[in-house]
Order: sequence, then C-alpha cells, then structure tokens
Amino acid sequence: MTKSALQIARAAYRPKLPKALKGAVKAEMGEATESVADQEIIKSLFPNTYGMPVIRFTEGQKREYPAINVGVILSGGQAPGGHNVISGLFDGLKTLNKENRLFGFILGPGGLVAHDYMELTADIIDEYRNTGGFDMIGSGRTKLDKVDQFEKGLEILRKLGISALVIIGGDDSNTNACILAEYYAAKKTGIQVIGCPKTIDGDLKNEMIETSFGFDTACKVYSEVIGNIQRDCNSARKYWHFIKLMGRSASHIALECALQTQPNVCLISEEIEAKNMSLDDVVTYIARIVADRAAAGHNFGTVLIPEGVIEFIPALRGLIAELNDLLAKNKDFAMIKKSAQRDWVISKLSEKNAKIYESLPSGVAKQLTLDRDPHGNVQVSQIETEKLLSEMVGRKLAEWAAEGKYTGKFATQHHFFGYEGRCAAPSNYDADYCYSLGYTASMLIAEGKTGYMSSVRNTTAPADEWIAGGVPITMMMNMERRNGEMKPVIQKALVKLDGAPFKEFAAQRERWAIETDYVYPGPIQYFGPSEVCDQPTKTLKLEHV
Ligand code: FBP
Repeated sequence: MTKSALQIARAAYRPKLPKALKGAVKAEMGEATESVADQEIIKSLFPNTYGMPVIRFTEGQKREYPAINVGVILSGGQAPGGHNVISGLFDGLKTLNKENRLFGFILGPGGLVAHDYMELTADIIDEYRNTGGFDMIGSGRTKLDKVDQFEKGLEILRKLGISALVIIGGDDSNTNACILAEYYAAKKTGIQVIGCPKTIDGDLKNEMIETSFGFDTACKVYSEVIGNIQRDCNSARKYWHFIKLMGRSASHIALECALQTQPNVCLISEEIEAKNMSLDDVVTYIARIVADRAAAGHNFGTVLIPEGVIEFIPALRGLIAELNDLLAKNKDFAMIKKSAQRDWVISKLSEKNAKIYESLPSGVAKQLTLDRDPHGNVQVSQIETEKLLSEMVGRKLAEWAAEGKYTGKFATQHHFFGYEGRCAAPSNYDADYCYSLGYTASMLIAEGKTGYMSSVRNTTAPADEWIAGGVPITMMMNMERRNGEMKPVIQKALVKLDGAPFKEFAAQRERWAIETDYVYPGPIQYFGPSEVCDQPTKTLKLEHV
C-alpha cells in the first residue's frame, strides 16, 4: 500500500489510554440498572441481560487469563476511528494473553451470517493504526434480528472457537448486539457480545456514553469545508450557500458545525418540531434573514440544514410515518411502473397526507418513497432538502419583491457534506477515544461480560483521567415503532433545547444572521500545540462545563 508522508507519520502515533487501563485492571460493579423507559416490557424481552450493573475499571492485581478467540464486526455507516477500536481491542487482548486471536467478519453483520471472515494478525493491524475508513474488514447494514441468522452466526463462532463478539455500531447495530447477547445467553452458548458506540451522527449518547466516536472528526472536517465556503462567499459576495449536513434525525452535526463556523442560518430540527413550525414557517424564517442581509447590502450568506429536518416538520412527519407503514406493508412497491408510483401512493394515503404529498416538488416526493434502510429508516441523505428549501425561499423572495418588500439578489449554490467526513483520518481525540473503547471492550470480555457497551467517559479531561467501563445495553432501551411494529431499540439522543450547546447557539444566532462574523476553523491538525490538536468538540465541552 503506497502511503503519504502524513500517513507514515500518523502510523507511529501512540494513542493515549486512561490511567486505569495502563496496567492490570479490576472491575467495580455499580447498582442494578433499569431501561430508560418501558421497563416492564424490556425486562420481559431481555430476561438474561436486563438490570445488570454499570462497570468501572480501576487499577487491579495482575491475573492469568486463558487464551480465547474473539470476533469483531464493523456495522453501519463509516465513522473515523473504527480501525483504532479494532487495534485497541487487539492490543488489549494480546496484553491479557499473547495467544489470544482476533477474527474480523467481512462487510458487517452479513459476514457473520455468510461465514465470511479473516484473521486479524499484528501485521494487518499495524497497517491500519490511526487511519480513517472501515476498509480493514468493511462494513454493512444487515440487520441481525432473526433466529436463523443467530444460528448461522453460532455455527461459525463455534467453528472458529470464538467465545466473544464485539459489534462496533450505532444505535441500531447496538440494538442488534443486545438482541444477540440475549439470544446467546438464553441458549447458554457461553458466547459474549459487547457493543462499541460508533456514529458520526452523535445521537448515541447518554449519561454513560458521552459521545459516539467519529462525531468529533466528521464535524471538524465539515467545519473546515464550511469555513472555506464562507471565505469564498465572503470574497465573491454573490451567493447564498445552502449546505445540508449528514446526521440522520438528530441535528448534533449541524449544531456543532454552527458553533465552530458561525453561519448566517442554521436550522435545528428539534427546535422546529418543538415550535410546531410548518414548512412555510421555516422558509419564511430563512427568507427573512436573506431579506434583512440584502437590506444591509449583503446578498450572500450560508445556511446549514440538518439532513433529517423534514421528518421534524410535524405535517411532513405524519406523512413520512404513513409512508413508512404503507411501504412496509407493500414490499413490492418498487415493482410498480415508475410513472404510476406517484398516483398509486396518492390513492393509498389518507386524504390529509395525500394533499401534502401532492404539494411537494415531484423530485422530493419521489425521494420520500425510496427504499428504507434495513432498520426501517427513511434514507434522509438521499432527499435534497437543501434544494427544496432554497427553491421555496426563492419563491417567497419573489413574492416579497412583487409586493415591493425586497430588492436584493438571490443566487444559490448547494452542497451536501456527509460522505466526505466519514472516513477521514481520526482526530487525536477520536484516535485516543476509539483505541480506549476497543481496549475497554477487551477488558469487558476478560471479565466474562455480555450485553454491555464499552464506555469511556470524562473525555474533556486529559486521557489519564478518563473513566473506562461498561454499560448494560438494556439500560439505553425503549420501545419504538419500526417497520410498522413496536420494537425494543436504543433510544436516540436528539439535541436538547435546554442543553448548553443549543443555548449557546441560540444566544448568538441573531448576531451571526446579520453580521458576517464567520469563523474559518481550517483543517484538522494532528501534530502541534495541544490547544490546536487535542480539543474535543464544542458540544462536548459545553455539555461538561
Ligand atoms: P450510522 O447511523 O450507521 O452510523 O450511519 C450514519 C450515516 O452517515 C447517516 O448520517 C446517514 O444518513 C447514513 O449513514 C447514510 O447511509 P449510507 O451510508 O447507507 O448511505
């Protein structure tokens, strides 16, 4: 593999570990836990893995551990730092016993079912230390929720003598991990399942998981590019840039990028829902700022749009929910002639939703009926919300111009930042955090635990002071409607409107709207002064003040 000079220098980086993990460890058990909601039903669905205590690792006495084989899966969307989770897991296992072996399943959970795997030896691991991407073993979105899949998995785990499986994934993949852990525990297979919190979206977090890995790096990459666009925009002074940002339902990425770059507008889906704003309200809000800036002579600006925003506009959310059920019940929808699909959908929807559907630009209406992902989610990354909004803002401004209320110029550019950041080389924060998560997973395995997620907390402090341990996955669960049925799933963490990051943004945004006070964060730095290289996200810092 040909490497750049930065890659070579980066390969030599030694990720930091919490002090408690630097030698032998002891597991301290906390109190019994409860799920965040729907306790009775979650307890009945997970009788073997419900209620376990939170675990914290502290320094302990050296012990002998029998040799074991462990499997690892990268699941779902790519996120910077996945390779470091695997290298931390590998190093942790080798510290426990040099004979321990690690196997990677290829292209996500599908590799477990299809018996597609490779052994991850030291030379392979060394090739990927501190690199972005998931290409060491690949990733996939196969949903593991059927008994025959669990049994197929069991066959290969037994064949390879694997007694523990680590699933690195987001909320849906860790839900799968929990279901698998319960199944293997109920069958007394002796196979442990441990999860690791991954997703650039930042929505897998709670009091025990302070952030999901990849969020830090991805936001820094997007903020660099947004900053570059803002400088271009402020130089030419002729375009409004509508920038859609990945993140699925939650607006954490948009909020963090806004805090880093100070754009003129940033929509926060959770606020739109809380204020019960209609699509017209959202369009009017943006158009008002465009008009106010035009009145001050500034016919340019930036608008950040979280990709999931349309699901938070109450009327559209109702439509999407009905479409989800409709498509789940009519699996052969894709077989209907393309030209007839729109009319078919309109004929099946309730009168109210059919009207809304009909009123949408046809491109966006079509995007709303694209295949759901295997977990039943609308693929919001494929819906061109940035174009929908800029088009509607343009129409509103034209109306105002006709009424003599607006005299500016409105030329637009569109961007979607998502895939650009998911495989970036992990920032120092993500490199250290991921390595620690993987290392912690190996310690949870050594303690014989199953149904736990690896947890590393206190990460705004120096790494020495980070707290490593495990959180029962059932603790994060509630019941939600998926593919037309109620299912146990990990509760998504949306932006809290009473949280410090949103409050900080809300306190500044009126000034950012009118003044041009852009910040240009520049590229991620890996080497140099700590205040440049080792800063966590603004979100995390504000949450920890
Ligand atoms: P995960 O939740 O699996 O981490 O995926 C995150 C994400 O990047 C979302 O932000 C985005 O909507 C989605 O993946 C895109 O999925 P795909 O890679 O399948 O196009």
